[in-house]
Amino acid sequence: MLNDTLTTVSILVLHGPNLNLLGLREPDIYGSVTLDKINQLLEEEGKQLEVKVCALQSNHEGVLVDAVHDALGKHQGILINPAAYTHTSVAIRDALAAVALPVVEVHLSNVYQREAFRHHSFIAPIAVGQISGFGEESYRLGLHALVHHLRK
Ligand code: CA2
Repeated sequence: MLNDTLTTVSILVLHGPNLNLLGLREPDIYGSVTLDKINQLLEEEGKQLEVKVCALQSNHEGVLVDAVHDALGKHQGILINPAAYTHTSVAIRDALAAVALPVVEVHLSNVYQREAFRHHSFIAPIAVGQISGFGEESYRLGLHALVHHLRK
């Protein structure tokens, strides 16, 4: 129905560099689930939560910045695993701060149990919150947290 289209909350899911390799390489660290499977899981979870889920993966910082800009007027919140850009990207942080949409940051691994350079996030200070260490479940928990935040 047209009315549904106008009122349905839409969530942009962004996956950063190398996450296209999920399930194909380093399963000991990142698990055996593929990115396609995670996106499918999020779409199904979105149906339960009555939100639309649109996912994009890129290995390029500028593509992710453009996707954040394009989210304005189309999506009401952003679920992001910035991957390595978590620890390096002022550009993605500035884009997220500029559009001022609620952001939840997720990580498959527990970044705080890993190398010290992964302990700092440029995104966390401008995010509603961060979920780290639950494998693909981090994304599901993150989607719930974001939708809860938008509805509260
Ligand atoms: O734990 C996470 O989700 C990370 O965001 C993953 C990033 C890492 O740089 C962050 O510190 C934590 C790395 C993603 C690389 O993904 C791969 C997947 C399969 C094989 C190789 C890399």
